[in-house]
Amino acid sequence: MLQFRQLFDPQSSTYTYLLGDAGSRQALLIDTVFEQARRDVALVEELGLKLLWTLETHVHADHVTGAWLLKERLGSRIALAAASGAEGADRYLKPGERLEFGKRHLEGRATPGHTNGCLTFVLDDRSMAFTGDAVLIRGCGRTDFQQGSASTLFRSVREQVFSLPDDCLIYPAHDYRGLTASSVGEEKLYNPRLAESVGEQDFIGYMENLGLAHPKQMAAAVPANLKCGKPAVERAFSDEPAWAPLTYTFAGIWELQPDWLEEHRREVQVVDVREPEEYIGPLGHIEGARLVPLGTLAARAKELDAAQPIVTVCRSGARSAQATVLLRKAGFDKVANLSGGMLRWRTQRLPVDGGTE
Ligand SMILES: N[C@@H](CCC(=O)N[C@@H](CS)C(=O)NCC(=O)O)C(=O)O
Ligand SMILES: [Fe+2]
Repeated sequence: MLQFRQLFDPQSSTYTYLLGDAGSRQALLIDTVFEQARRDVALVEELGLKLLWTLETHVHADHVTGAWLLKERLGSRIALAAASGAEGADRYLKPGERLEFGKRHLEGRATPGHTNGCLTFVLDDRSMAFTGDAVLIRGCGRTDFQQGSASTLFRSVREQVFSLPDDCLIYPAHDYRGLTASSVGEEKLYNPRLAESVGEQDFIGYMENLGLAHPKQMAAAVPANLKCGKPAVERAFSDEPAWAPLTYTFAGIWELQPDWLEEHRREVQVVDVREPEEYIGPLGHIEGARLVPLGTLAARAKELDAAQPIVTVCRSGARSAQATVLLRKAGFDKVANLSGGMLRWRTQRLPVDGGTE
């Protein structure tokens, strides 16, 4: 079975794809985004996957890849086309090469035209093709910079993508309207630039008159991507909170483990967001925890000390997760949720005030 997720970066309208082999747990990511690497780490870990590869469909001009960051954090290896001209990858793919993950594999087909090193990754059973910027949904990548060539792109798409089965799904690297997927059959009929009814000269004429401004991040993105996203100062996740060993969840919450809190209780403000009767109820409460029920938190946030980190607590860790969101909105930046709440705290036999055995 295949585990599959389509992820989106709203800043650059980039899609990142996670593919995992359910049996072996081996996985890969296609076209990661630097600013989303933390999200991707959280998802890979929550799904219990082992990230083997990050793949690039090409050297992007509009965002920096997360490949280097993910390699630092998860030990994944970086692969892209030999023709990309990028340095720092672990594997340089030649046209037609396979990349295995567990029992599954992708075939990298050369689809130059948007750039020289563009690859389309085709899933083993030809049910999905990750076309990068060669084929977009009812569109295609521009051909006016980075070795772009409309006639090369025309041939690539016709020979390497439109030769796939009509029901093969197309997953592009971008969509600027929020469309998520298409199929080979559909694009052969309805792509306004590349449909089978369109001739090569029509296509070239269309591409010469796109009139698009260069991507806003191009000057920084291309050199960084030619180094697979390695920053000038080599520090992974330099904005990581330093006050405690926090984990970031795919839900977007910073979490803290109970044993750390027990050891460092006096260095933080513990805010218990349950109702008063729960605070004095059978689960008890953490010594020194300040009771601020969730419904009153936004109004009472000013009672808290902005200089000292805050750990929020509730019964299971759900309401206190929302409390971290409210506190961040109120301007507190050192905030974390106690993972598992009082239930896990008690399971781990950590001390409480009040409560019953
Ligand atoms: N406004 C976007 C420009 C996006 C852009 O030019 N995208 C490239 C892909 S790298 C493209 O080929 N776009 C084709 C199109 O929009 O038709 C930005 O600043 O990032
Ligand atoms: Fe691109």
